Amino acid sequence: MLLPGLAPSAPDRPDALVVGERAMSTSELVAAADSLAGRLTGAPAVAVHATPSIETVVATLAGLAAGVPVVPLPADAGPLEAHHILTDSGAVVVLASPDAEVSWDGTHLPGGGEVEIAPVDVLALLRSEGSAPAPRPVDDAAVAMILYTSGTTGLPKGVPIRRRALAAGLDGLAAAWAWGPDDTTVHGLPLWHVHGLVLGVLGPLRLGGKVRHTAKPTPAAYAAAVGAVAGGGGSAVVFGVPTIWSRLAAEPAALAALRPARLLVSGSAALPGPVWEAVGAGAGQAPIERYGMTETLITLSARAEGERRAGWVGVPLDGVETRLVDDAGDPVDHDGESVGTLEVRGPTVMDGYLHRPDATAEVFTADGWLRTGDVACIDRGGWHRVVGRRSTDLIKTGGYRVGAGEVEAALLGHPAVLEAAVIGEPDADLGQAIVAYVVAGDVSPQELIDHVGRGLSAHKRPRRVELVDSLPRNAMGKVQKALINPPA
Ligand code: MLC
Ligand code: AMP
Repeated sequence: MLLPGLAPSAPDRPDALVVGERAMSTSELVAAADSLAGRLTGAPAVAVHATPSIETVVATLAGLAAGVPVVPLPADAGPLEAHHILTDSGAVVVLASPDAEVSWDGTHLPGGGEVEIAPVDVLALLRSEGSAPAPRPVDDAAVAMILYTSGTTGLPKGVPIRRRALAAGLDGLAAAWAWGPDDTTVHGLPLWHVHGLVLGVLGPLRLGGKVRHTAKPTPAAYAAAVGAVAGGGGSAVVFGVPTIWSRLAAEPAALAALRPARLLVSGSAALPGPVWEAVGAGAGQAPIERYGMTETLITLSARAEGERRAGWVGVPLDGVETRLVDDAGDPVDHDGESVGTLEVRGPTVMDGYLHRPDATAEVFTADGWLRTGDVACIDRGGWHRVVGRRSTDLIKTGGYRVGAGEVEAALLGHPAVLEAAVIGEPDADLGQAIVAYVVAGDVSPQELIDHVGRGLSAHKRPRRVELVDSLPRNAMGKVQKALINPPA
């Protein structure tokens, strides 16, 4: 069973889920989700317009109860991104909050398809409880969700995640963090990625714990949420991406309010050493780090009861194996210094991308290991340190993974743009900031930033657009990004 925390035998908690100001009990969550699930059974896939709301959680649980693959759609996705995800996944309905604002519609999708945008009315679902047939058990090999993630080029790829992979990943983390029914998981992360949705919502609901989502991930909201959990005698486990920890570190009063938390966890991007130090000093404990990716779920983590080391992401979770290889595919010494490409294998790793055998073949080795694309070292004790990515065309900004190629294609879709090169520039707040170098006719940088935001999503907008006369190219005509932004 994927979510034993929602089983009839599980305790009914009045505040199992809190998002912003709204709360639902365990029994309400189950009743609303089951009622909606009855209408989804048999659909090939169902998309969820993933705003930070109780509706997003109810819709996701309904898809899972119906055994229909859930496709979280970024809340701010523009038409280019939304249409691609809907068409590629084959979703026939988008479940959305009644007050949701979308910048696209479900009709006239490329290929002639149509999807219905269906409002999720939680109160009406609770009133109609029992009118739909009870969901039947779903095979643990079934696909639970399809998460979309960016590659270096092209549109995002769908990653189908089986129920048993989710279960294995969450149980691995439960063991690593002593994470369980007594914990309330606190965060304000987007609900369409592994971090916010899988770990931040399905994790606690699998383990019988509670979720408190802050709606916005501001330092003040984190401080208030931890205060509310601690004030009620609860144990808070707090999740953040490095940008959130860095913003907390800049607000000592908010950081100090995290002192009652049981555990602080950072992931999705590298946590800078000074931020780790500052959080440790201000919140009374340093965050533990864990590492993963959409294709593999979380594979490495420091242990709650063990050592915490700045810049190191710990050791494999139960059942996960890792190896380090050089460019020739030969093993790299685990001496804590030699770097290689990290490859992983285990029960949480995907089988392959949706409809993309070419990309799947590229990411797996002949002997079945997944090439993460991350460059790492491993020490004698098995601890891993992620030092960077092989490709500079995969940008991590605020913990979001953004493909340079996707942003370049969106820029080239503007009639004034002739050439575009997108890079991730080091940024103290975001880790990397998206910067575009563009050869264009008569257009302002701001218009190009807005153009990307309208087509894709807010976090894929360049923070800066530099209009240039030409881009440096090699003899083959390929843009030399290293020459645009020479390393300092
Ligand atoms: C942003 N803004 C811009 C802009 N970019 N305005 C103009 N031009 C641009 N290029 C606007 C925003 O819309 C916002 O406006 C305001 O500027 C502040 O933006 P920001 O500084 O980006 O802050 P914010 O939007 O709050 O984003 C920071 C963040 C966010 C950390 C909260 O990046 C975030 O939620 N990251 C989490 C990503 C994540 O969950 N990744 C997990 C992937 S799974 P306004 O008006 O709205 O204030 C994974 C696996 C694993 O990686 O290991 O976990
Ligand atoms: P995503 O597909 O959005 O899940 O992004 C996965 C990528 O995020 C990984 O390949 C890493 O590059 C990066 N990442 C995740 N966690 C960490 C971490 N703790 N430290 C460094 N990088 C990380």
